[in-house]
Amino acid sequence: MLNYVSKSSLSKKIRKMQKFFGLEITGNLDSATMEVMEKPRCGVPDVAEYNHFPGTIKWKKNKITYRILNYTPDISSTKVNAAIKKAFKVWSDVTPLKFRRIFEGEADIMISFGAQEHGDNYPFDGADGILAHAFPPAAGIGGDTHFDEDETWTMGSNGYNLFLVAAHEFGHALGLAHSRDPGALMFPTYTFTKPKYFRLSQDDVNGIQALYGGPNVTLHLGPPPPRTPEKCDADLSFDAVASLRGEILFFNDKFSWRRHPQLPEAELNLIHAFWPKIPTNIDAAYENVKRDFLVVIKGNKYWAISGIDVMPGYPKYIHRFGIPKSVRKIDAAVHIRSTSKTLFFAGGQYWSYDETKRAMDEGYPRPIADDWPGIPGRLDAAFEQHGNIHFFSGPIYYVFNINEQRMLRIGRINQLVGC
Ligand code: TQI
Ligand code: ZN
Ligand code: ZN
Repeated sequence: MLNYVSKSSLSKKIRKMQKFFGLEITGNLDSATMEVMEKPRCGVPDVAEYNHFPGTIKWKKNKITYRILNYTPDISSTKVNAAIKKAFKVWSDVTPLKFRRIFEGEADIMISFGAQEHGDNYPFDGADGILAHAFPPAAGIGGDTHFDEDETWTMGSNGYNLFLVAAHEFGHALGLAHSRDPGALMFPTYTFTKPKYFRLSQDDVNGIQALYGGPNVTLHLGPPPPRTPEKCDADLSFDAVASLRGEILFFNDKFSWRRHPQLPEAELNLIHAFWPKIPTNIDAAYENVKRDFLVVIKGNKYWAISGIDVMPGYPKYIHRFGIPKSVRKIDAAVHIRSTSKTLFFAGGQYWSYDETKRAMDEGYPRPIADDWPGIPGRLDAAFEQHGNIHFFSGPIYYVFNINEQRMLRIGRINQLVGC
């Protein structure tokens, strides 16, 4: 899990990058590693994040049968049937594939629950670890999908959600391998999403359509599948930015990028993969350095996070900072280390909160334009590093030196996440 204090975090990231680029995994910045780091990647068309099993393994037909051989005692059989049906629908909605349930004989996809060794020489491992597995398309055991009975299967957020895991496994049973896109169903990390709000990502759709094509008839044109933000998108903007234990966090929708200052590229994650209890689409965030927690603000509420946990008693209302109740939303917040002040920006005004006295400073709000010349009135985000405040507005950032009270430079935010 998350460990921001880890001394070896840089070395771990270097290792990760070396693995990713197929270099020798040393954890040190050797010359080969420096070389890939210096390679320009911006402007190069993005390679797909999804993967197929090697050599286009797919069903050579569009009508696929499935059979449910047994059930878990964790949830009713009616609910299991419904979860399985819904998980197939995820894929049939975006392909010409049709899934039909049969009740006897051999189906293409035989579905069962089993624990430990369950007849295929790929034993399960007790609670957690491996949750389920599916064999790639082929005759016989191909397509078959097994769920580890030692997991607690649910229809909700406790244990493992059967629908979500089944939808992921059926991706494998149809020929998809894992994706590198953290927004994808085929990304190899379980993150709970309410099944009601579940959507395949554009990357999943591209992956499955590369194998089977699109649906024969599009019945209703709903909203397009959600796309994961790309670091080189010229229109990239951030909802909020904060420093956190030497790293910088950039929030965008349901994602956050984490960047270590010494690494060329930021790492993209789902916010809920780290912090399941905070909202997405946040408005502002800042690091309280002395008390070592992160504050995220959305609407008129804020959450304090220590490590991976939301601290007890949160969310609280932002008017506790002394911000008037008429302010329903903050544009940006920045904590200034040297003065222990947090600045809150909303509309064209800003407030200064003293984190030591835990009170709003006198004389606020003040117009942004009076004290921060050159900064746009409509801010998205801000953070402080080495005495400079980085302000964000749309795809542009502005670096303002606090002591000299002047603008140092302006840049495109893509650079900050390593485009
Ligand atoms: N089971 C693995 C999986 O389905 C089995 C596996 C590991 C695998 N590597 C593979 C299958 C490569 C095909 C290709 O991913 S699991 C998740 C997720 C698992 C994991 O139990 O680890 C889900 C099962 F994505 F959340 F990590 C379901 Cl949803
Ligand atoms: Zn099995
Ligand atoms: Zn998988």
